[in-house]
Amino acid sequence: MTTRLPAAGPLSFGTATASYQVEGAVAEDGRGRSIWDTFTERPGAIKDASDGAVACDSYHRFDEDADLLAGLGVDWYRFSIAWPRVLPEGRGRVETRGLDYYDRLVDSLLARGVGPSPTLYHWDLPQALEDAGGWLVRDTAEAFADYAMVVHERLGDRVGLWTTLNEPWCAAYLGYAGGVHAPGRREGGDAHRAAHHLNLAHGLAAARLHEANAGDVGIALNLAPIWPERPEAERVADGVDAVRNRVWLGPLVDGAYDEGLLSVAPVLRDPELVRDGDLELVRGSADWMGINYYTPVRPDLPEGLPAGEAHPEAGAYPGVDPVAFVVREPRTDIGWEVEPRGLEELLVETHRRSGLPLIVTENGAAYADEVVDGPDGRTIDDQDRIDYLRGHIDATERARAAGADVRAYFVWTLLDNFEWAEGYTKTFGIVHVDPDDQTRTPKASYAWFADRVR
Ligand code: IFM
Repeated sequence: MTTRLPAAGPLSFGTATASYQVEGAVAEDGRGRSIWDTFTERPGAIKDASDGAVACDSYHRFDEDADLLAGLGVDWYRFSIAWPRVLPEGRGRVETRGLDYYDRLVDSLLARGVGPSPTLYHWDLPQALEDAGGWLVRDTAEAFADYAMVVHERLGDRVGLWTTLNEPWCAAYLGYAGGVHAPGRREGGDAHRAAHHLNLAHGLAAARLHEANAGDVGIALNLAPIWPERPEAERVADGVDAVRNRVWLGPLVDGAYDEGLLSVAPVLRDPELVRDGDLELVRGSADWMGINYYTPVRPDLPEGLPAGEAHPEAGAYPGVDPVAFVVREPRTDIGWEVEPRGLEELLVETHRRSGLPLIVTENGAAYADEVVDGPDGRTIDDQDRIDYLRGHIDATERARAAGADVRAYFVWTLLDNFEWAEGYTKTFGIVHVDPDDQTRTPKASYAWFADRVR
C-alpha cells in the first residue's frame, strides 16, 4: 500500500521541511559532501556564519518529529532526501546506510498515520557533481534520474507521492546567477543553462518513475504573482515573469520556451543545450504541481540607476533590464510582504493554465518569536504567525471555491531550522527548536494549526 495524491475533497494538511535544514549528522553513515557544506564555509556567505552540521538533529530525533506530526493530526509530512546520503559521489556507489535512514523515517511516519511525501532535490547537490560542472552540465540531469530510481527502489513499496525538485528557480538563479545560495556562482545568462538542466532532470526522473509505476509525480515551484508597480514597469515585469514562472510552466504545460523568455534568455535557443525531444519529455510529465508561496513580486523601474548598470536585486533575473522590487507593508521578519491574495490568484491562475491538481507545498512566515520561560515551562505566543497562516489557508479555500483543484496545504515549516543564507536568524517553525540542545517546544501556532486540521 503506497501513499498517493489526495483525492479531490476537503483540503488535506501537512507540514514540510528539507534535509539540509533539519537533519544535521552531515558526516554520519557515509554521507558525502554537498554544495551547502562547502558554501557555508565561505566567509560572509551565511549571515550568522552557521551551517547545517547539527541543525535540528532530525537524523537522530525523527521519532520525536513524527510524534509532533501525530500530535498535529496532519495527513502528510513533506521532507527531502539528501542526494549525497544516498550516493556520496552523486552517482555510482550507493550508501545503504543513507537509504536506511529514510526507510526508518518513512516507517516512523506510517506507524503514526502520517503520509510520507519525499522531495528528491531540495538543493543539497553532491559536491562531486558540482565539481564536474553542477547544474550547468547535462550529465547532472542524467545522474538525477538514476538517483531518483535508487530512492524509488528502496521506498516505492510505501511511497507514491513524489516531488522531483524543490524551487528550481532558487537552485538555478540564486545559485548560479545571484550567488547568494550554493554553489555561490555568478554566471549571468549561463544560469539559464542550469534552469534547462533542472527542467530536464525533472523530465527524465518523471519518465523513469512513471515507467516503474511509482505513483503521482510532481514538482514544487516557487511561482509568484508578478504585479508591476506602475505601467512603465510592465516590460521588465514581463521579463521577471518569464524567468520566475514561464521558464518552468512553458516546458511543463506547452513543451516550449516562449519568445518573450527566449529574448531575455537567448542561450535557450542553443540546440546543443535544448536538444530535440527535451521539451517534449517535460511536457505533461507532472501529475500534479506544488506551489510554494510566501509573497507577491512587484517589479519597478530602478530610479537613478545609470543606464545599463545592474540593480543589485536584478542579479537573480539575468537578461532582464535593471529592475527594482517594491515591498509593501505589512512584512514578516524576513522582510517579505504579507499578501494572501497573491496565493489565491496564483492557485486560480496556475490551475487554469496547467489543468493540474495542486498542492500548496510550502507556505509560512518568519517572525521573531518571544520565548518565555515560565513556571509551567516554555511558551511562545506567535499570534502573528497564526494570523499569517489563517489568512493563507482562507485564501486557499477561496481559490478552491473559485475552481482551483487544490488538494492539500503544507505549512512551512514544522521546526525552526537552518534558513540558508540567513542561518538561524529567521524562524519559520510552528515548533521552536532550542539552538543549544535541540529541545522542541510547540508554539501557539502549533496548537492553532492542530485545531484547524481537525
Ligand atoms: O526555507 C525555505 C525553503 O527551504 C524553501 N522555500 C522557502 C523557505 C523559506 O525561505
